[in-house]
Formats: sequence, structure tokens, C-alpha cells
Amino acid sequence: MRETYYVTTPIYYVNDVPHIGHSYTTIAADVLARYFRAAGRDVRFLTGTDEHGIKIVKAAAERGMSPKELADEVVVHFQDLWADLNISYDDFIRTSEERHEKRVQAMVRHLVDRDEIYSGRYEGLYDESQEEFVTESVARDNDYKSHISGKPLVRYSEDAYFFRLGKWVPRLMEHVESHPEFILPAARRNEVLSKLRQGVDDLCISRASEKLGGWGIPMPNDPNHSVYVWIDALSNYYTALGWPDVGDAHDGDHTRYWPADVHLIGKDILWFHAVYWPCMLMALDRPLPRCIFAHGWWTSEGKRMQKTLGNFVSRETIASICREYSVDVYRYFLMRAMAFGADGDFSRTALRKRYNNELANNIGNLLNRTLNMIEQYFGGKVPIPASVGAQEQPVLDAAEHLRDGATKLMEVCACHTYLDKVMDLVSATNRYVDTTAPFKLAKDESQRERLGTILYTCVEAVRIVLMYLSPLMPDTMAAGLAQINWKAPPGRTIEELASWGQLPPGGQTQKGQPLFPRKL
Ligand code: ME8
Repeated sequence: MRETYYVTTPIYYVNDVPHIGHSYTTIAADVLARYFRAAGRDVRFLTGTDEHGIKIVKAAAERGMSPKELADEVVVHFQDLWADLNISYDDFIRTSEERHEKRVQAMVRHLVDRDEIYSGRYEGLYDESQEEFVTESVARDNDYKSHISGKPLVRYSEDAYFFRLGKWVPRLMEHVESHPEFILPAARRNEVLSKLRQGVDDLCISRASEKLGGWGIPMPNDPNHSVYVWIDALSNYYTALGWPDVGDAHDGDHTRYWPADVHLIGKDILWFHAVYWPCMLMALDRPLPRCIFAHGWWTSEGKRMQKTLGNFVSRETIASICREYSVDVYRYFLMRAMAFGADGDFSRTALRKRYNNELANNIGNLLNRTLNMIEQYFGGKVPIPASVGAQEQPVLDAAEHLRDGATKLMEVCACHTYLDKVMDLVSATNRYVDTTAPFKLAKDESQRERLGTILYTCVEAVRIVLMYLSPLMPDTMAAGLAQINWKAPPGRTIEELASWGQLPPGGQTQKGQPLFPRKL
């Protein structure tokens, strides 16, 4: 098994404040990071902000600020939200930082030296809201509007530099075809492949600096031009690790963490990640990331999120959900409500329903009734189990399936299937309580040993459930694990800790506040 795990989120534009979409990718990355830390890997988790480009220049001008002032103001919203949502990133990169700018220049310099870049003239259309060059035919199909924002495309005509993208496409296709996990989910991979088969032009990778008011990273071979914002942005995944070496304090980490294990992104930015970025890396003779995973988009209350529709899940909405439920419940809902990779809908009603059904009735209730019975029948001490039999088997099997599959599932970002397995164990244990009816056995003193086995089985299953839910709901699960008096011996992996029977009998349980009080 690999020792390290490197996961990244997109770096977010600072033209506007964060919303549910940003929080989704970041929470998913955090869940993966926390899982792999628990699995014993040396994790590097990177997020940050994308601060150059015309979109930021225009947003700043509208607010009467310089781009740098706008970035400095908005970056705080992202950092605060990540602190609120308990995001355990290791590094936060801003593309306006010197450590990044110097390395982008060094990278572009390598490309120039390798004759991967040539000068020419760009005559065509540009989608300023997506920072994307658009071909005439695609523009026509979309009525000369952005396919994402619907804003009119802008015509550019200027001298520019081009990257020999087309030259690398055959090799990229070979790589995509021979590495089924390079682009996930599979449906997205097929979309990329079919678009690649239609042929790809070289990529314009610069913009006249004056058009950007000088805001951007100067091309190292021609300071009158700035590096195209997507080239600048994609590089962050590598520059944050200190590549290329430029002789400053940040040199070095890349040898340990590169190639990235997964770039988590939304489906709208797959093409940049699955085509431009790997082709650049091939041109630089660097290893490719192992996986690019494109998740789906949230609608809200059944409609596309729009500020004017009043259904925008803003930072304020997120804060109010966290106040009403908790940060952990918000994290859980996002990861549970839509299969990772598919689209899904956010609604307060769906959130309440899932909260009551799954968290309050299933998980919280299982913990509560287990602790109640241990308290009532064993003075709160974890009972000693006798031998397990056929009735226990479905619970043990569910725990084993979970333990067996967890890492493999997380390696392909199948967070929803991972959660299904946790919920299978919860259901198996709730069914077990119903069929073994410990509250009836408790009335018969001769069944005391059996009662001990049943309650041990319950509390042990609860322990494993809480451990596997910890990457999603770290604080709440820590509170639950304290209630059953679980103290994990240090230095052991989740897989080791989740093998059956690790909870020592005799420990004093401590029934506390319900983890998930029912909401009316
Ligand atoms: O694209 N549901 O930044 P960004 C789910 N700077 N995800 C959503 C969403 C929704 N409704 N709306 C947006 C950029 N997103 C670039 C990235 S990376 C080198 C540069 C997601 O701030 C979207 O899919 O516009 C994207 O992954 C992310 O928010 C960042 O968007």
C-alpha cells in the first residue's frame, strides 16, 4: 500500500463568496483526507483560491477595488467557512503568492525551452465567466452565450502564445484508455474520450497584460503577456508542493507527495483538468495524477441555484443549517444525499427527513438504547461477551464487509457506497436488537451471560459505526465514542482498530446528551 495520500480541491475564484457547491467539494476532500489519515497514510490535503484572470479584474472594478484588495477580502470568507466546517487542510494556496508565481514562471519557462510554446494570434471567442476559449461552432450552438452562466461571449483579437496541446492528445487518449480510474466516474471518462476523438486544437495560454490591468503572472519570455489563468490555476496542485525547485524555502515536498492521488472537482471543470493539465504534465515530462474525480452539481429546492430565485444556498444558509442541526449534520447530509458523481437536490425538507430517519432514529437511537440497557442491566459497565453464535453472525458480517471494503471504496471516492456499508451495519444491529430482544432476556437471571453477549455485540457494532463515520462527523462521533468509553490505542490504523472485539469489557460507559435529538 502507498504511504502517502495527496488530495486537492479546486482553487476557488475570489470574485464572489462561497456557497454550497464549494463546500461540497471541500467537505468531500476533507472526508477522504480524514479517512486516509485514520488508515495510516501520510496525507497532504490542499485547497486554496484562484485569484487572477479577467473575471476577478472585472469583479474588483465593479466594486471600486483593486484585484488584490478584492482577493484579500474574499479569501477570508473561504478560510472562515473552512474553519467553521472543520476542514483539516494542510495547505492553503493563493495564486497571488510569490511561491506560486515564481514556480508558474519556471514551469512556463521549461515549456518554452522545450519548444512546447509558440507565438501566434488569437482571433476568437472567450467565455469570461468560465475563463474559457470557445470555438465558433460551440459558441453558435449556445447562441454566443456561456454554456454555464448564460452571459454573452466576448470576442478577442490579440497576439498570444500557444501550447502545443494537440501534439499530446494521442498519448493522453492512450493513457485514459489504459487507466480506467484516471477519470471518474466512468460516464465522465467516456464524455472526455469522445470529445478528444473529435480532435483538439492547440491552446492559447496567454493574455495581453494591459487587458488585465497588469493582474496576472507575466510570461517569463515576454512580460507584456500574462499566463492564461487556467494554466496558472492548474499548476497550483504542483507548485504548492514546491515544484519546480526555484531555490526558496518551499522547494522539496513534491518528491514525497506527487503524483496526486486525486484531484476532486466539479463536472463543469473536467475538461481543463482531464485534458489541459495532463498534457502540460506530459510536456514537462512529469507523472500524471492518479485520478481526477468530477462530482455532480447541486440544485436547490428542485431548481438551479440562483440568487434571484431565492434558493441560493449561501454561506448564511449554511451557517443557519449548522446552527439548527450541527456542522457535522451538514457534512453528513452533503455526503449522503447524493451519490458522489451524480447530481442531487438540496432541500430543507430532505435534510430534516434524513436527519430524523437516519441520524436520530437509526444511529442515535442505537447508541442510546445500547447505553440505556448497559446502564440498567450492567451498571454501565461494558459486559463480557461469551461465545458468539448464528444470531450475531449478520452483525459481524456487516462489520467485516465494511472493514474489508472501506479503503478500496475511498480510493475511488465511492463515499456513498462506503456510507451504504456503514448503514448496513447500523440496520443489521438494529434488527439484531429487535430479534434478540435483550429487554426480555433481562427478566430471566439464567440468561445473564447471553444478555452480556448481546449487549457487547451492540456496543461493539456501535463503536465500529462511529469510527467509520468519524471522517464525516468528527466531533459528534468523538462524543459518541467517549460515551462508550472507547480510547483508541495510538499508532493503529482504522482497519486494525475496527477488527471485532477491541472494546475492552469492564469499561465504564457514560450516557451523555443524545447525539442527534429528534427534530419536529
Ligand atoms: O471553477 N454544485 O472555481 P469556482 C456543486 N477557479 N458544485 C458546484 C456548484 C453546484 N451548484 N456550483 C459550483 C473554478 N460548483 C476555478 C477552479 S481549479 C485549478 C480552478 C463547483 O469558484 C464547481 O463545479 O467557479 C467547481 O468545482 C467549484 O465549485 C469551484 O468553482
